[in-house]
Parts: sequence; structure tokens; C-alpha cells
Amino acid sequence: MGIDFREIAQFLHRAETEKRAVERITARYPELTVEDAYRIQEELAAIKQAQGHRVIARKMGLTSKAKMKQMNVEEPIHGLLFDYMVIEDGGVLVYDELIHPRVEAEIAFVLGEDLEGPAVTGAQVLKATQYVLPAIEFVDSRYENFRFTLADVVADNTSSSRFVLGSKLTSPEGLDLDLIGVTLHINGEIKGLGAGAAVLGHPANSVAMLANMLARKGERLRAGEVVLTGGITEAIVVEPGDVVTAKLDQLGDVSVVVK
Ligand code: 0L1
Ligand code: MG
Repeated sequence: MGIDFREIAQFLHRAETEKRAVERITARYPELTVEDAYRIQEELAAIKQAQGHRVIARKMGLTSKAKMKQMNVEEPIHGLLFDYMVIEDGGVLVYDELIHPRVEAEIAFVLGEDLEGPAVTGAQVLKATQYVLPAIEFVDSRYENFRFTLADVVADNTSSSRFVLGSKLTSPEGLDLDLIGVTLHINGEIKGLGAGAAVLGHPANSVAMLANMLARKGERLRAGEVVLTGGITEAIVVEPGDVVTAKLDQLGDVSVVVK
């Protein structure tokens, strides 16, 4: 008998709603492929949508060379961000709603035009982009100790949990997004830093890759979509009481309080 993708999606959904870390699914199903994992991610999305949640953004993950090397993978991954995951700039992350959150600083894109793969380039992305803005992402793997294979993390909707978008919208025209400096502060102390180039050489390449990956299943990115392009800093553990701020050169700041 084949693997029951729906049952695995329900298992991961329960782990998220019950805030309980679980054993990675590939311990049970070592034969699970990344393709299977995207099918599980789709089932998980269907469960959330059936409960009334809406997809409001997409994300790319594992977009830095360091993270790809660490995971021994050659390709980043993509996931979906839902309405219940958004926190307003300056708002509150309720720690008890999550399992063991970690924070990343990112650049988000808002598209002004559709993008359809399979051969979208970073230059085309920049032409199609209306705005870029600073973003914070909290990843919260549903797996014990953040230990997983590529298939596990894809099935787990790429550890998506909460995200914050900055309030300043900037046209990408004339900006070198690869050279944008980023610092991630916790309680006023710099805990991570980097530049836009940490994301596949240029964050626009991340959006291009997403459009090209979606083309494999006959999907495209649409005008108005928001895409978080991937962590520029490493993911840092947060605790209740932390004030988290990401500062992005020319793009502005975005912050959130952990309670
Ligand atoms: O957003 C990301 O780059 C993370 C993807 C999943 C890996 C993790 O949970 O750290
Ligand atoms: Mg991320």
C-alpha cells in the first residue's frame, strides 16, 4: 500500500495546533521523496484552508549556500504563509502559541506583474516587482530539535509559523538588493548580520527560482503576491521577553516583541 499523504498532513497539522514537537516523518517513511513531500504540503494547506485560513504569501527557504551545504541539498524549498501567521510591524509574537521558534531577517517582494516559469530570471523579477520591504520570519519546525531531512521540512510547510512585514514599501528600481546590509537585533544586541547576496547571490534570484519551481506543477506567481525570499541571517532562537528588530539598509526596520 502507498503512503497516505493525507494522514501525514493531519499528523503534522496536529503537531502544530497542539504545539508538540514530533519525530521526523522520514523515520517512519524513509522512502519518502521530496516530490511526495510537496504533495503532503498541499494536503496540509488543504486542511488549513478547510478551517477557513487563507494563503497570503509564499516563502522560499534554505536559500543560503551555508544552509544548503548544512542540509546537503542543492535546491532551496518553498512553502505557504497563511493569514493566521502574520504579525503587524511592532506587534507581539505569543511564544506559547509555538514550539521552539527561531527568527530570521529577510527581504520580501510584492509583485506588480505575473511571473511564469520555467526560465524566469532575476532581472525579469526585478522588472515585475512593485515593492520590496523588510521582513522577519519565525521558523518553528514541528520536528524534535529542528532535526529533519529535506523531505521532512518540505512536508512541514518549510517550518512556517509567523512573519512580520515592515511598513515601508520601496521600489527596487536603482537598488542593489544584493548589497543591502542587514542586522538582526535581539534586545538591542546584534545577533546576526549579512547582505542580500546571502540569498542565492541576489534575493531576486530566489523569486525567479520560486516561479521556475512552481512552473513544474503548472502554477505561476501572480501580480500582488508577496514572497519572502529567505533568511539573510542565520535563524536565532528567541525567548519570551525578547524584542526583535531587523534593520535593512535603505529598506527600513521591522520589529516584534516576543511575549
Ligand atoms: O525559512 C527558511 O529558510 C527555513 C526553512 C526550513 C529550515 C528551518 O526550519 O530552519
Ligand atoms: Mg525563512
